[in-house]
Amino acid sequence: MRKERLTAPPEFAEELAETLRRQPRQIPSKYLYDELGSALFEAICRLPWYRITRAEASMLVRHARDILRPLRRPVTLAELGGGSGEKIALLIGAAAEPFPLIQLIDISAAALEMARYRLQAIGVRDVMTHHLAYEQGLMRAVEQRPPDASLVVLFLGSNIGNFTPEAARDLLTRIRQSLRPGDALLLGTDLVKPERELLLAYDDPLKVTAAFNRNLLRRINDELGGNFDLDGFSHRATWNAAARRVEVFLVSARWQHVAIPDADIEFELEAGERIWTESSHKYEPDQVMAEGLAAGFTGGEQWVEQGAQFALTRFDVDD
Ligand code: AVI
Repeated sequence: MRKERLTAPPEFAEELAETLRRQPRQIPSKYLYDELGSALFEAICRLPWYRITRAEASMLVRHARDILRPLRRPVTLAELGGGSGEKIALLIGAAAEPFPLIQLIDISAAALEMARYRLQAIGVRDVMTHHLAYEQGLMRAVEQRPPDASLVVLFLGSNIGNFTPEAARDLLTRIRQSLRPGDALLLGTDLVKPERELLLAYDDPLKVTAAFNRNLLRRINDELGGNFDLDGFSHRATWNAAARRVEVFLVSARWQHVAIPDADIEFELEAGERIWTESSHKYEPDQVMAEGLAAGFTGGEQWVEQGAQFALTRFDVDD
């Protein structure tokens, strides 16, 4: 029986053709999150070696009231890329106050529906979803904000770590430009920690992260007709101390010929050649603060979880 081709996002083929021609060859990390990849990422968040999700969740509960204390009431929230809404639900539950509007921005329609359901189950009535990328979604959220309420943008999970430093700065600046005096940004960032801990988080003994990474090749095969042999690649994570980032690769076990017909690309891989699939930047607490100020925020407050080394920072926009 002929296997049916899954539909690829419109720009996937073109972007892949460009990034796979670079040296080293690359695949943009945003493509890690198809349906299977998102499920594997949910599993990663439950691994004992990947502490970001649990650390952030416990901080949101513990500090909810302090985080929201200086804001003018009522407060509305808009979360960028919040997935199934677990974290915003924790914050809302712990804050124990009414929020007239919650806006959710995500590129996954399934995640948005799950998040809406989760929030409605804890009694949140006004949930608006925007099935859009971060920046377009943020613009829509700003258009929809009630005029007499303050707005807190949530950008959690250290998602900012997957941006290059330039792109991260750019996004923080755009968020700042979309806010008004009295608004705030709540940013979650993973911090620099011992290399051993970082490598266990990104190359776990259960090999879930390896499966998450290799799933990129499965996706290219299924959506673009690629011929990647999944067994011909190993997962590797390394710590680049100078750039303060974990770098994630798929390493070719042998010489191989790769063809991806729908992206119109064919190439050879040498034994040991790497395809770079992800970077996860780690920050120092002061550096996070400095980035916010450089983006135009006027100040803020920071909470650090010492065990997992994770920071939550609220950046303010003063009058
Ligand atoms: C989504 N993002 C913040 C994760 C991270 O830690 O960089 C993605 C991830 N990649 C491997 N494990 C987790």
